Amino acid sequence: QPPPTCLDDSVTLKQGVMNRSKLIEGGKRLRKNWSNCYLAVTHYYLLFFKDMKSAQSGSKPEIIIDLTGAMISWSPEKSSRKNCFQVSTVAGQQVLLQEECALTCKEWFDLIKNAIHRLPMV
Ligand code: I3S
Repeated sequence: QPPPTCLDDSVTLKQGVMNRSKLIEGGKRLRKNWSNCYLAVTHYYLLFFKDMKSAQSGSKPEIIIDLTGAMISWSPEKSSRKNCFQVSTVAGQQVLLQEECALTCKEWFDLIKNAIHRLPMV
């Protein structure tokens, strides 16, 4: 399944605003830097857009996370912020996601976890 080039509502399981910090990219550990982003979850990918407007106007995602073989875990030790979880990919990307509302955050977590678990193991 090739990564989507833009937001496609017909394959999107959930979309909305989340706080994100990239931890590792291209094998390099990054300085932690939280930013607000617009996240869309599909069966295969997480797509990160700058904001809702850019997502809905057909812009390319800023970051694409391949869920095949990915790992997800709550990671309270990785931040002083509450409700943080981490997604790590086979390719070695690592992102932290966070949302103030515990219930909303758990909805995202469960949805992404279930998407990962439906995909083949690698
Ligand atoms: O894990 P850390 O180092 O406590 O993360 C905090 C810092 O990265 C900080 O930036 P600088 O120290 O590079 O200026 C960020 O602004 C904070 O948001 C990071 O901590 P939290 O606990 O918010 O994830």
